[in-house]
Amino acid sequence: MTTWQNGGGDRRRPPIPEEVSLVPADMLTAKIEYGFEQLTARSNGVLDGPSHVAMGRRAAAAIGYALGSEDEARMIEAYLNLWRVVHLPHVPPGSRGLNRAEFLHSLLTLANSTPTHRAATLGALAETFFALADADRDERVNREEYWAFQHGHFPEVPRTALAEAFDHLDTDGDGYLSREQFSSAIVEFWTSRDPDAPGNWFLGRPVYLGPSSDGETLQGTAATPAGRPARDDWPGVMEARVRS
Ligand SMILES: [Ca+2]
Repeated sequence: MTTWQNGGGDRRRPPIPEEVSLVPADMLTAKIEYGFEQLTARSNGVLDGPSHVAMGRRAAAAIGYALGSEDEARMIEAYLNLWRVVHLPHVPPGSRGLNRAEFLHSLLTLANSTPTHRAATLGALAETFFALADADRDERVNREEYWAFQHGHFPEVPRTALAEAFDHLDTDGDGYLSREQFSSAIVEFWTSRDPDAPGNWFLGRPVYLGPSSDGETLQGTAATPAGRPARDDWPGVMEARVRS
């Protein structure tokens, strides 16, 4: 039955042309939105000062820093610094925090800025995070340290996904993330449009690649989305796009 609600009688709507397909609007947007979902999984979809304090506490606890310790305080301060430097300038007047759209705007602005600016902001924070993630201070981040650190930000991301992330970020396969590997992973995940950037695997298999059908990993395939099943559970990044 045709009703005014389902519009089934409207024959004027043109069919979707073949050259238009449902693919991620762009891979960077997909990464940022997925990252935001994970960052705010326990703060009702809003990123604000208190949620950064909570992240710092969680990360400190996962690494094993004692409650109320100097290490915990340093971790919380690093998160608050991230909040102040990267996000606070984008918080609308009268608002306490960033919603999904505002967060996306904040990160895309950073991504579109100069490499010098990215290095001075997110790059500098990545350096700070490296020092915090490297709990045993041997100048490298091992698998356990990586999990503990990431668990603070992304408590819902499974350990298996973070193990897969680690394997991709450890580009020389020595079992550790160097300062450079760790820092570039952070900068690449949040700002890179390079489909082959190792940092795309920061949280595990990149969301824009869709689920793996046979358990094998697919690398650097963002430019060849044809035939890949579309993800329908992140509507914010799916939109019709005419292929150029
Ligand atoms: Ca270490």
